[in-house]
Amino acid sequence: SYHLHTQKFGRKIRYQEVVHSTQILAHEWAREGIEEGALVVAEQQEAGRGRLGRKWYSPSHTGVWMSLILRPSILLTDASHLTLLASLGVKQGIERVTGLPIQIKWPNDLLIHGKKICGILTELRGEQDQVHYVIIGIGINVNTPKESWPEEIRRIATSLAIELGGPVHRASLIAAILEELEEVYQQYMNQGFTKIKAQWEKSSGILGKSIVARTAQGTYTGIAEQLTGQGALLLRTDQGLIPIHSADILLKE
Ligand code: BT5
Repeated sequence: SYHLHTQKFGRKIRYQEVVHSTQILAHEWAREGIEEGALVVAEQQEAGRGRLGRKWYSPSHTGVWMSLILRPSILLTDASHLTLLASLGVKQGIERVTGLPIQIKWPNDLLIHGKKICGILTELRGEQDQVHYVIIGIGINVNTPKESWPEEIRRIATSLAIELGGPVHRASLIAAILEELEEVYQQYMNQGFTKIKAQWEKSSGILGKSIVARTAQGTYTGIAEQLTGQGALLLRTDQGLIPIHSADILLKE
């Protein structure tokens, strides 16, 4: 048995067997005015999505595919804070339940031994310069067997069960993640980004490393130095320090 010790997160849940994407339902629910902390969970997604229209594999009953609705009163220019705090909270929740060491890859990936265990998708609606609502989409390969992925995903992905050699109770995992998420979120709303930034920098595992950042503006190679106050990644390159606001990151070594 398990218990959920949160005030708001996951207190309202919409659970569905099969969906296109939990993001779509969460957007609908948010537009209808549902309160902060409401959660959409599905056993299977037929059109799970990543960033930039990419596909997210979400086979039936093997993962945690969920979307959390937030209503922070922050500026649109600070919205990337939410992806970073979400990755921190999800990391802490997974570590608490499994004991596995999770590495955060900026901006939205969680890795175990270099392989992707979780992806986070932040989508938002704004009004003028203010955030109206945010949907945090969280996809975690929990009990997913290797065989359920095509070859190209097998090479880059792993699941908690593969790493542990046994299954993980998904409801307990969701409860732990919601608790950790609510705590970092409250910390962020009360005290701002500075503490989250420091925690993130301490635990990310990307800082100090040689990386390649593929952005819409071009490809940059350098050493990941730190986060900026807006959550961008500061890269030390031959041409000096460059802030990366959105990119796909490749760890060198
Ligand atoms: C992400 O995008 O990593 C964000 C994934 C968010 C998924 C959640 S599930 C609940 C909610 N509902 C949704 O529809 N989405 C959210 P991105 O960084 O663009 O990474 C996508 C890439 O990861 C793909 O192009 C594949 O290469 C790889 N990939 C796809 N499925 C994967 C999986 N299950 N595990 C690991 N890697 C995967």
